Amino acid sequence: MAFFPDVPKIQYEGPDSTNPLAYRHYNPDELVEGKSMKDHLRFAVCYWHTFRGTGGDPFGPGCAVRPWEDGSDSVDMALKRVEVAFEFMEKLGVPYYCWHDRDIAPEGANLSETNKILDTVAKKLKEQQQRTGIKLLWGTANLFSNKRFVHGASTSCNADVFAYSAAQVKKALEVTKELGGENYVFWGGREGYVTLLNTDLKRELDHLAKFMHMAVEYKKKIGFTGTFLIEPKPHEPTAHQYDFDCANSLAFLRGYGLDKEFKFNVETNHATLAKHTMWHELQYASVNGMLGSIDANRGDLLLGWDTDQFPTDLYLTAQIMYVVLNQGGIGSGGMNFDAKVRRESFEPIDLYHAHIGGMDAFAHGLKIAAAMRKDAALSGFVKQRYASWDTGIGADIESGKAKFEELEAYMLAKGEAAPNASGRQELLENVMNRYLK
Ligand code: XLS
Ligand code: NI
Ligand code: NI
Repeated sequence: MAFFPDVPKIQYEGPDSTNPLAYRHYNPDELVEGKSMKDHLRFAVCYWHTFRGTGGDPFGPGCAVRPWEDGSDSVDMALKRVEVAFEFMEKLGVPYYCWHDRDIAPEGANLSETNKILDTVAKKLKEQQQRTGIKLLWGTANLFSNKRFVHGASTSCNADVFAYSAAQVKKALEVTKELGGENYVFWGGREGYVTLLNTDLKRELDHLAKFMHMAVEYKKKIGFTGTFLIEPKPHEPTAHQYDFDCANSLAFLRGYGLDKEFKFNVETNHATLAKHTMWHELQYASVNGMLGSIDANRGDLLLGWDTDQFPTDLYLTAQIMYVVLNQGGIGSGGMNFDAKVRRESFEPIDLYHAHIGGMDAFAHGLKIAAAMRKDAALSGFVKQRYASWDTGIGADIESGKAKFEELEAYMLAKGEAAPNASGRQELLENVMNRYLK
């Protein structure tokens, strides 16, 4: 059955096309730096926004028109939705998708029923994966929607909730493995707190670390070879999310001896909520060998919450792909559109426009980043800016040869530091703009 009868398979038509249902830049087999666009970008559709989003906001219920939905959260509906999802993704030509356990399958009356339902839906997902060749980029567990998680999951004050969360992640990991998932994501959900009046912060952090150690142990036990990813976010739903940003999360992982077992899934809107640019977050993760995957979206500069909009800004996508190319690729990760259409964009076709736009913005950004790298347009300047470290006193400091005494002697003899050069920010902004075409 066709759920999107008016939508053909989306094809690449080139930059001059005005067809809204065609790619102007995403040409999957086109080579950039010797690798196909498909392999550079590894696009994924997210199940939660795209197939479970209704467009609701705090002021009104969803008004999305989804003709295939029957208004229920039944198992039958979950199974039908799998067909919708795979038709959508096939027409789009994306290689991957991502889910939370509760996006794909509803809860039953108790945990064992819930697990059975998940297995039933997973079986159908597997069939569709085999039919289409679409793969699972990552799975995750929803440990934040049900009211049992009101005080958090592994950081709950209620030990039973920790146990429930462990059981749920165990199962989600097994299903992710069964479906060939290439990564497994931990986004904090309600792991954080709202007030210290009622919170034992040290105990909660210890519990969070204990939970992660258990997950790592179980991963090894079942032979799941995918990458574990932590997705930092500074606020929302709690005022103080424990995985605030990449730097904070890395400190947590190192402090508890977990840093070798995880990488980061960095989301644009989470970076901006932390008052960072996405470029900063990516660069920080990348130089520490921790950039594992990307939740490709954007926020609204005028709004202070996670609006999860589709990325369309070439300045942003070029910067993202610049970091990714500079580190030699995104590895087992990908570009997951953790993004939703606006409430006002309530027709099914809007889902296509949104993904086509996001994919094109990234493909375009990839080409821009590759062109900048080819000319060493920025990196050449940066290299030259730090030239004083390549020889002489700079090299002696970096190698550890020069200590405070030698540096004092050097400066006493010299009397004054060498003059500084301009940072040339405006020039470099102009250079970058030259490539944005
Ligand atoms: C929420 C997060 C979430 C994760 C998956 O803000 O972005 O959607 O990506 O749990
Ligand atoms: Ni988010
Ligand atoms: Ni996300």
